Amino acid sequence: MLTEHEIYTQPDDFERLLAFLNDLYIEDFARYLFESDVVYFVGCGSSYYLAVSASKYFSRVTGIDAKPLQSGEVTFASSFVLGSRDLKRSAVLISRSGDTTETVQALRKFNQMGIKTFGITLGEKSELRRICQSSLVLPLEERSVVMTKSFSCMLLSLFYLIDRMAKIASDYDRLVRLSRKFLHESEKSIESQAIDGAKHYVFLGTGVYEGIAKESALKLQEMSLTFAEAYSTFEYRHGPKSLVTDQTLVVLYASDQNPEEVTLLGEMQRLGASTVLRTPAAENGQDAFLQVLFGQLLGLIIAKRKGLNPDQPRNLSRVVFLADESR
Ligand code: F1P
Repeated sequence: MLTEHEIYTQPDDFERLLAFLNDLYIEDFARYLFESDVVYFVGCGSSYYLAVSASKYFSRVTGIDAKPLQSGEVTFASSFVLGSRDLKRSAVLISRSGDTTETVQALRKFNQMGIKTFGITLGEKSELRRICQSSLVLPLEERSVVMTKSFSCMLLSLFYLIDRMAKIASDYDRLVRLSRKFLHESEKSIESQAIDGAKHYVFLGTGVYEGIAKESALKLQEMSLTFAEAYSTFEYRHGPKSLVTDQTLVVLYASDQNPEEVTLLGEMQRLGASTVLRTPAAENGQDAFLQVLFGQLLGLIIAKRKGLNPDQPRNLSRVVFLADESR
């Protein structure tokens, strides 16, 4: 199965990717991002959730304001406004294919507005690569419809670039070395706790982990047609928890030692939910690219239990092209 293979071979991809990134001449890489007053991180679907995590990490490391934006909002929302023209604004466009209509249209809009753009993609010959101010094309191929290694690898690459440009220490070598063990520990945890038997899944995360929670829920929806939701952790108390029953599984991607997160999980247990606490493998969010593997595996295992083939997800296409490109 193609998707399964691409999920399980991510540790090999991470090793190759890190070697590629270590060899990159980064010193003046998209310096304009680091000289901006505000940076927009833009994408669709999984690539938007990647934008959520990357924007939170960028702000945390640089102190510069960063906002995640859905390409569709930029492209189609007539009421869409960006920050004031007086601000130095730049944008990071994220797209596995580099040809998603809404993301390409958003890119064109930014270019017309004089907003400097940086693109990250796997699409060597994509529109994104062609019209972004500068771009990074990852030496990776992903053939599955749903995004798995493209998500983890583009996220790792963005975090790596942000650290290098901000000259902060990072331990991606250790995290990549950990990835095989992490993958198999996650698989064992899913199999042993029989957590694929719930009827309702909720993923929670704050900061960089909010995007991981959202991507995890999307993996279950796309791969296994499962009712799955995702929220910023502390939002869950404010209404959505009304859906908790003894058929609910709450997965919390914990950030650094935050006792309030564990308290919330206890509250959900008292409401009848089963819970899984995913502890961080790094104290500064740098492990986000690893944490998403749990959500990918859970989607895969549930799909297999349901006799579904994640290589042919219902209603989905690998790239969303919209007719009438002149939009
Ligand atoms: C984004 C995307 C994916 C989705 C599906 C269709 O594509 O919407 O998020 O899971 O694969 O494409 P891209 O802009 O990253 O190529």
